Amino acid sequence: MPRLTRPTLVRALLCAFVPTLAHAQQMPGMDMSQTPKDTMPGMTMSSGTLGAYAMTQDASGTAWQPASTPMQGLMWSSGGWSGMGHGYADLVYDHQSGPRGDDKTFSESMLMATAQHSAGPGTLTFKSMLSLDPAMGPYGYPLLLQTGETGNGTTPLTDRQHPHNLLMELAGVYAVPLAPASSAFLYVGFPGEPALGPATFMHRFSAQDDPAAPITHHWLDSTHITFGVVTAGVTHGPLKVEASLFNGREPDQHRWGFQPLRLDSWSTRVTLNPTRDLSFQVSYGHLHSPEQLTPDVNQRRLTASGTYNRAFTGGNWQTTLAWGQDRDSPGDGEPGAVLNAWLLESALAIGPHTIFARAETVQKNDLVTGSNAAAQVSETTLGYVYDIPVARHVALGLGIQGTVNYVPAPLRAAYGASDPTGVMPFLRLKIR
Ligand SMILES: [Cu+2]
Repeated sequence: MPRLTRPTLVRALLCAFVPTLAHAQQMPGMDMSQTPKDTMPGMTMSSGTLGAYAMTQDASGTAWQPASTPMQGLMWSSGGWSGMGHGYADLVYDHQSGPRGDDKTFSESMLMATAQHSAGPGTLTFKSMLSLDPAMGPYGYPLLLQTGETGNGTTPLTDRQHPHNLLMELAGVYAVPLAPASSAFLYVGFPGEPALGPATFMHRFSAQDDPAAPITHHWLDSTHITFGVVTAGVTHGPLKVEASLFNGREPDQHRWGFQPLRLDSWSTRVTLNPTRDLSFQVSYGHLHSPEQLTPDVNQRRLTASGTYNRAFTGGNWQTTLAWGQDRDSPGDGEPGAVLNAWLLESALAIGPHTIFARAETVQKNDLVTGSNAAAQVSETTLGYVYDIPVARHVALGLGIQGTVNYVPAPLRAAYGASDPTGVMPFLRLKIR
């Protein structure tokens, strides 16, 4: 074993993560079969989408997660291209209690594919993400205390989660190395995800097993499907700094196709992954006219989040804490509402078992029509899923989650005297 001097170590790391360097500069005595712990057997070694770091660090859009997050999905490579595919489809029975509650059986799904190739001095990556969520109907599924977007273009969705779009992401990223541990990148998506907020909930290990969206979605990560995104940024070791121009308008009720391209909003995000187990981000965005039903209202969003991941033999544990603040600018000169949201979520996977939990508290002023007073509403969720292998890369999950919602006195008339609850038993097919 050669003594690992610093330059040798840097080169060894580069060999592990940058395919071209691995071929060109294979080091004497370096055992290339010793793939890093977070790569899968049989995969080709590949780099991160935005630079030379472990590809497990990539989450949705240009967001990062801790590098120790387990790789999920199938790796492939062919003719100089490499990539991965990942996806799931849920069948969920949803019961939400009380006068505002409802029942529904629905399916939600996501299919994601990436393809990466070296191009000139850098790396070109194509990313696509599709969902059949629009098939659940324009009004989405019942979810107490959820707000945001519309199902018919005239009334806001309240106590329901909007379906996601068929086209969630069609994006290209070009990244060039500036120095061994530095890179510059350009991300273009139509649709895509701007540099705002933590990784989107369905891509966070700490959130992805829960079939319900967080009620803080429109404070943290609701910009993940926007029709027009250009993000430029740099990475330097554990640090990433980026800025986006994007379409501030949330998708409308026509979820099957493309929506008009605009670049009327901006955001910026700083991300730090100080160790393999940690990822922090702070981001700020100016959203032009995000809601189609209140087009005069602009919004400023500030978010901060931290994720801790701990991989161990046979399992993984991830926890995310996030804060988001939405500041409305009504455009009539009046001061707008300043509304805060907190989220804490955790998932522990041991073998076929996954236990997940979520707690959220958020100030909402649009749960009751005719009142603009902000109400502090909260929810806690506990869930479990058992995964059975049904094919080489497919698992069938049997799961259930339960939620208790907390509403303050002024909302009791609408939501009933006792704390309304939700329960969702579900079946899930997942590519892994
Ligand atoms: Cu969403």
